[in-house]
Amino acid sequence: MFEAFKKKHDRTPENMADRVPPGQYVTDKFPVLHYGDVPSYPDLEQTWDFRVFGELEAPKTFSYSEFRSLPTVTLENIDLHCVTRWSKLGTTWSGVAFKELLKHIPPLNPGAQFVLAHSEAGYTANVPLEVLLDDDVMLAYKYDGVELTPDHGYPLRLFVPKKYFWKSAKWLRGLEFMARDRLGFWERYGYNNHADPWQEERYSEE
Ligand SMILES: Nc1nc2c(c(=O)[nH]1)N[C@H]1C(S)=C(S)[C@@H](COP(=O)(O)O)O[C@H]1N2
Ligand SMILES: [Mo]
Repeated sequence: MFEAFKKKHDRTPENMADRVPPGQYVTDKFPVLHYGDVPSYPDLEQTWDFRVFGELEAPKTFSYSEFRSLPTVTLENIDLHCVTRWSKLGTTWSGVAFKELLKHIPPLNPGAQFVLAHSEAGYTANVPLEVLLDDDVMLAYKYDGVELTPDHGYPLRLFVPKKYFWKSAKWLRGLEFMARDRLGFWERYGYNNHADPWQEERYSEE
C-alpha cells in the first residue's frame, strides 16, 4: 500500500514514463476536444437538472442545488489519456463519487449492467457499471480546485480516468442504467467499446 502510494507521488522522469500508455505523448496543456457547441447556462437552477433513469426502482431528478449538496470527494494526481494521443499527468478533480451517488438514488435493478451517459446535444458515452464502481470514478464539477470552465464541461462531467477520455462525457445531464450495452456517440463512429489506454483499445476491429 505504502509502496504504491510512494510510486504514485514520485514525479521523477522514470516513474512518470511508467505512467504514459503506449502510443501517447505527455502535454502540460489541457487541450479542449469535443464535437458540437459549448452550452451556456444563465441560471442553473432553472435550466439544468440531472436525471437517473432506466434499470432502477424509480427514476430520480436532481436540481442543481440538490446535486451540489451531495457529499464530495477530491482526487489528486490522476492521469488523463485521450485517444488522439495526448496524455496529461497529475491532475486534480472534485465532485461526487459514482459510488456515493448510488447511495442517493433508488436501488438499481439486479439486471443493471451498463450505463449510458447522456450529455447536452445528444452526446452519449457507454460504460459497464462495473467500471463505474471504481474508486476513481466521479461526476466532476471542479478541476484543479475551481469550477470547470465551459470548455471542459461546466457544470458537470462524467470522469472515468482509466478509460480514454472520450468516455468522460462533458455537460452531463443524466445516467441511464441498462440491462444490455448500447453504444455511445464515438463508439458508434468506430471507437473501441472498451477504451483501455494500456491495451491501446483505440478503434473497433469490427
Ligand atoms: N459532451 C461531450 N463530451 C465529451 C466529448 C464530446 O464531444 N462531447 N468529447 C470527449 C473527448 S473525445 C475528449 S478527449 C474529452 C476532452 O475533454 P477536455 O476538452 O476537457 O480535454 O471530452 C470527452 N467528452
Ligand atoms: Mo478524445
